[in-house]
Amino acid sequence: MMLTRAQQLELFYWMSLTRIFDENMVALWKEGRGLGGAFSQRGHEAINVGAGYALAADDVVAPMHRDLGTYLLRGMSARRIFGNLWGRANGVSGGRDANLHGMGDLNLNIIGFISHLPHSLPVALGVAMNFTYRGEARAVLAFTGDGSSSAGLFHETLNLAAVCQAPLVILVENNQYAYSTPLSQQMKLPEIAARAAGYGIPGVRVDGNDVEAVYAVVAEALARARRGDGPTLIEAVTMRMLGHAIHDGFEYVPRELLAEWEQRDPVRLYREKLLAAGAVDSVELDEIVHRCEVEIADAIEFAENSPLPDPATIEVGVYAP
Ligand SMILES: Cc1ncc(C[n+]2csc(CCOP(=O)(O)OP(=O)(O)O)c2C)c(N)n1
Ligand SMILES: [Mg+2]
Repeated sequence: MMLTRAQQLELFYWMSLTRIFDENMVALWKEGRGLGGAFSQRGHEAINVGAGYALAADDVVAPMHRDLGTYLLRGMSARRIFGNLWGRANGVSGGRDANLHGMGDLNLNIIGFISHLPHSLPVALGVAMNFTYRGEARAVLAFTGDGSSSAGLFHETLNLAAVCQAPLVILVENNQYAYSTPLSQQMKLPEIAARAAGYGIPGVRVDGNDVEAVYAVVAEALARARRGDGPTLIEAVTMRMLGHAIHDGFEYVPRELLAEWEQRDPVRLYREKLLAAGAVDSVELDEIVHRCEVEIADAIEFAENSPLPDPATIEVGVYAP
């Protein structure tokens, strides 16, 4: 699947925007200026952008806490997301959840992320089965983590999705850790994609630091789902480059391991790949990065100057006030 030069520059733009958003978020939280929890997606850019880029406009996605790039490229603006992080009235959740959680917007075909893991998977499956019942050629992409892939609901979802031939793609972001637990201490299999065999569906392993590889694998799985050929399990292998959340100093991660993965930083790798191919020069890429810096600075200023929710609206959206 060959991408055009324009598409490649788009991928670079979304990865850069995600990285710069993330770096600013981390820096602001370290200054004590954040409100809720801050989960860095650093290292996940090739996954959340590559996979998100493969979605068709009317596909539905269920991202999780390291999928900032997917929200952004789905059309959720950096202003709205920073507004959410700072609990503002014009944030995605209207100031209800100062986090990367609770950012659902069905107008953008995004299922809101609920903290409990992996509870968005059966929700995503329900949406996928709905497409089948209606005879619509649409697919659902649901993200989950390596740790989450050992929870019961992951297995129940895969089993039912397989039996129902649901148009569902489950992408496990294997970032080697679930909080402080390394992969080897929470599952015996070295490869998460191998779990697909237990359910009779394809399992694919992909380099999660190669944005074009992730895009190709997810695009193929989504096309398969839309054709009515059923679900796919994808394992995208990467590394969580910071702590579980901002409060976590991740002393339990060997520094040599991080240094190894730093050599394979997905944003830098893509930049180098584009430059090596000769179709683009560094000036053009630097301009894109600069555009992203301006966009994020604007989003931060916008969120900072936005109002907190009106206390009179406290019951809005509450199911049983
Ligand atoms: C049911 C449940 N138990 C515990 C938690 C607390 N928790 C939040 S994230 C997390 C680790 C998840 O690890 P993984 O699935 O590998 O995703 P990652 O954070 O590494 O991207 C835990 C234990 C939770 N959110 N839900
Ligand atoms: Mg993990």
